[in-house]
Amino acid sequence: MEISKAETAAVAAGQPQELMGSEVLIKALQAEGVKYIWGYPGGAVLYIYDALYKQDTIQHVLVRHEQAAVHAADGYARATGDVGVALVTSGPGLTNAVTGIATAYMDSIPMVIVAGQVPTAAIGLDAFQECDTVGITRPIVKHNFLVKDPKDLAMTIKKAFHIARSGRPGPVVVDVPKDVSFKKVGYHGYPDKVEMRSYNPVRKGHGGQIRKALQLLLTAKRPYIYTGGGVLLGNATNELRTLVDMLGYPVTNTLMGLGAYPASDRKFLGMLGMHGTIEANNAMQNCDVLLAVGARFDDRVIGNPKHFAQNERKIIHIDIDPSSISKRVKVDVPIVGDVKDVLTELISMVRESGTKRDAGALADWWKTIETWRSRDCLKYDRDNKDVIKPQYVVETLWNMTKDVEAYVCSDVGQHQMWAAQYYRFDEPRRWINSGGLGTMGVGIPYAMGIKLAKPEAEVFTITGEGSVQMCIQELSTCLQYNTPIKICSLNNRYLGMVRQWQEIEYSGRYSHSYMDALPNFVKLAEAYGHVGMLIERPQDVEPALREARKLKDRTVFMDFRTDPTENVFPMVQAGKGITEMLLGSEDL
Ligand SMILES: Cc1cc2nc3c(=O)[nH]c(=O)nc-3n(C[C@H](O)[C@H](O)[C@H](O)COP(=O)(O)OP(=O)(O)OC[C@H]3O[C@@H](n4cnc5c(N)ncnc54)[C@H](O)[C@@H]3O)c2cc1C
Ligand SMILES: Cc1ncc(C[n+]2csc(CCOP(=O)(O)OP(=O)(O)O)c2C)c(N)n1
Ligand SMILES: [Mg+2]
Repeated sequence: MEISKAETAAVAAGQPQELMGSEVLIKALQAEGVKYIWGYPGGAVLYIYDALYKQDTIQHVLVRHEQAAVHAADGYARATGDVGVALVTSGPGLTNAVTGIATAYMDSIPMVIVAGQVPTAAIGLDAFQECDTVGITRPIVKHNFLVKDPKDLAMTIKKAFHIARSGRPGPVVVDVPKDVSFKKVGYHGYPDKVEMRSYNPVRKGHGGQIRKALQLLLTAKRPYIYTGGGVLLGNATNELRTLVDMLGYPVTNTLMGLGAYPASDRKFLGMLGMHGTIEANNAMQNCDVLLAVGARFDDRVIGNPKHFAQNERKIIHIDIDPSSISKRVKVDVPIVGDVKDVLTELISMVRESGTKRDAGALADWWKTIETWRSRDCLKYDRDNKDVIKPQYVVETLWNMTKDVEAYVCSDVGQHQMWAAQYYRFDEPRRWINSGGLGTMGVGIPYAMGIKLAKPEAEVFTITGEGSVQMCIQELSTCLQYNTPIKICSLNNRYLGMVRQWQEIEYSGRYSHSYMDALPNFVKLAEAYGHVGMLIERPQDVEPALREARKLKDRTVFMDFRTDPTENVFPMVQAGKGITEMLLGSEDL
């Protein structure tokens, strides 16, 4: 059901085609270049599924739970930068998708979620499988639509994609009642323009503000560049690298920004925040000019705001969303605009500027930073021969895959932090995780979504035995659609991140954080048609990873039995300032 030349000609000649709403919807998705839809059928979307059946350009992936449909489409969007698309039925289909939608919303991921709805005449009558989709999703979407007339379908899809991918990206829900997908309508072709008077995101930054930023940056004595997910979302890694290289200033990334600047470069101080490095956090606290780029001063990054405000520094903040600026900290030079545009302008101003930087002050600043760095805060018991240290698994994986095209996803918990700390990302969009909502269960669906987009790449998920059970059913989808992924489960038999907080903040009262009666993951993987491996000794870690990687066409579940008592350090406790870090168990 591709748009043929004849059709285009007919439409150009002003002759509309008589199509069902569902067919218009699919044509609109095709016109948007959609290649994959992750979804799950049900009564309200059967006409849409029927239209999918009659075409062969979009591949539909039948997941096992709607939450995973949204996560997989979200993973695809994070890895490619394209809009991820999911399709769910009304009522429970939509409510199952809610966690996925909220996850994408918190991390500003471009997505379109099409949901079926009961027929328009039945809305509000407690019809079978009815729920107020627009109401339920309103606080967790960038925008949502209820389509009441099939005539509006094509333009609604056009708007949905435009809103999802422009400005600060985000998920858009399109609620389609069954009669709207069934009724016939004259199709005039997919609109080539979209106009929304009330929605015009600013791309170009204000020249005067950028000049002010330039002056501050060039006269700084202790400058620092703090970058986040916005650099990846705005595809501005090259511009960031150019600017940092020109200035020679230290740089850090948030959890969401890892890969925006190469971790292997000396100017990179590591991730900052609650589990950031000493050098990254101390530089944040002690700099005199801070350039924040596509980062939103999250509470996990600045710690106690009063402590953060104790030191004076000038803050320049580049963000496409004006509501992100001065939300949590006062900013001196706000620049609303797209990170790529603004950085490009800043780079050319730096090139043209005659202002000399204070070389002496900069050298002193770097010396101070190197003293912090020399404390090597990520050191751990590398040579332990008795028990597998979780950090060792991640570090070994990084050593083995740093030169290949590898994507690393994670779930949520301690393993996520170890992945962020010990896998050193040099490239953008290679690290895929849920930061804002912190959703356990994303690991397998994310990997599945990425593997479809990047079939030649190696795709790993670093997970925990708690998180992985939240979407474990998707192992079945991996088999059906031949998306061979490698699952590295750091199995500590605990909801480790919860256990860590209970140890440190709740005097060791381990309330319901121990997982008893875990399944035999090897047999479970085998039952789903995959390969399972149990790894219990440190010396088996590397051979297991090597063997798993050799099994290119198979999904492999590696159950690493790791040290159950290991904690993530450094750690900034709740209410503390970012330089008040615990560095190891000796600080407890
Ligand atoms: C267990 C756990 C522990 C965590 N610990 C840490 C930690 O130690 N350190 C840490 O950093 N995070 C941590 N997080 C993640 C944290 O909760 C936040 O998700 C994260 O800090 C936000 O990253 P960000 O500021 O880069 O914002 P993002 O959520 O990535 O937001 C991006 C910003 O960029 C803007 N933007 C988007 N597109 C553009 C564009 N084209 N141009 C300009 N601006 C744009 C957006 O408007 C937004 O303000 C943790 C999460 C979990 C689950
Ligand atoms: C859906 C969901 N429920 C609860 C939490 C709270 N939570 C955060 S980390 C964590 C423990 C995760 O355990 P596991 O997956 O085994 O990882 P570990 O911390 O042990 O590495 C929990 C329960 C969450 N983030 N998401
Ligand atoms: Mg665990």
